[in-house]
Amino acid sequence: MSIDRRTLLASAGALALPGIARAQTAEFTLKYANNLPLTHPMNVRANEMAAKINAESKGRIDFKVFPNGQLGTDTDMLNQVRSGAIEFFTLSPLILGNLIPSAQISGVGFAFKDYGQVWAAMDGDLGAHVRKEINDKSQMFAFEHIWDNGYRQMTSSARAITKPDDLKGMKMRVPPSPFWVSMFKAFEASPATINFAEVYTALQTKVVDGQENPLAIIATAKLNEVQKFCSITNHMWDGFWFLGNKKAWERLPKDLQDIVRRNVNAAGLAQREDVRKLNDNLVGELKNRGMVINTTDAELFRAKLRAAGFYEEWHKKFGDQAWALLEKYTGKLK
Ligand code: X2X
Repeated sequence: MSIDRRTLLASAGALALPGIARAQTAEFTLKYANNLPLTHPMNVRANEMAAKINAESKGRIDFKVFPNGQLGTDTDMLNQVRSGAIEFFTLSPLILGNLIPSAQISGVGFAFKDYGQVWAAMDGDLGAHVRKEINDKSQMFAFEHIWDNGYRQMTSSARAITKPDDLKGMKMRVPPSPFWVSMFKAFEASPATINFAEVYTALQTKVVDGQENPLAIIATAKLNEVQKFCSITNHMWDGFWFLGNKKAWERLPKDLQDIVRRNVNAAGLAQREDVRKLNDNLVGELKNRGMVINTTDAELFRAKLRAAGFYEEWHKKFGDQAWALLEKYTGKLK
């Protein structure tokens, strides 16, 4: 997978130089941060989007992108967008779960069988339910179209994960979220919550044996350098809500709000296609980088979660109404 010149230029464009001239005239400097590498479609599309917003606002907005955890860990940046220190942040619904537990419902293990179900749910009633929860219970709001992370796969340095028993006692890094901890406890692994910014080092120094992420993250964050085995489990679909600080948003005049909203949602839809293509085409590349990749039988892992009462536990926590909203798109899960 080559990082072409256009990607780097697009990444450099909106980040630095032209800003100087624009900063002198911009009425609004809007800071957007994320935790992903510069080469991930998240940042390629975000930089294109920033350039469009700045141009369409005729210099009234200076939209700045801070990728790759430049502004801190996920939990740091969540606090920054809540306080208004930054205006925008993209975050997995499950890490948001520390603040808004109901937001984690889209991460239910093996819920969405394919992207048809994912987008129907997240652009439909389930997404609307979670966006209302975010809006009603925090200083933030979420734009209409969630951005994609992808279906998550498991990697390890110790051994290939071919069946649930291979996870027994394995020290697995999970993002800082009660839901992820619960799922990997149900797999009888030993989950450790670590912010993404610290994952590469934690794997390299064997603080943990394994982790789980979509292939696009494994490749762009070069986790193949510190993990030998990759198991295609598709155990969870994950995305990124594009969060905004409400007070900062209310300060923006309506015409500028429209420019930002239209471009954020359009970039999100384009990013979904990029991420899907990347995730679908990286197995060969990761093998070339020396990873040993195996497929798995999802039913074995789903049965393990059932036997552990995982679905029962979270149905109770999310409540009947929300659970029914999920099953409206996925069919019965228990
Ligand atoms: O932390 C992770 O593993 C990542 C990058 O996938 C998320 O942001 C949830």
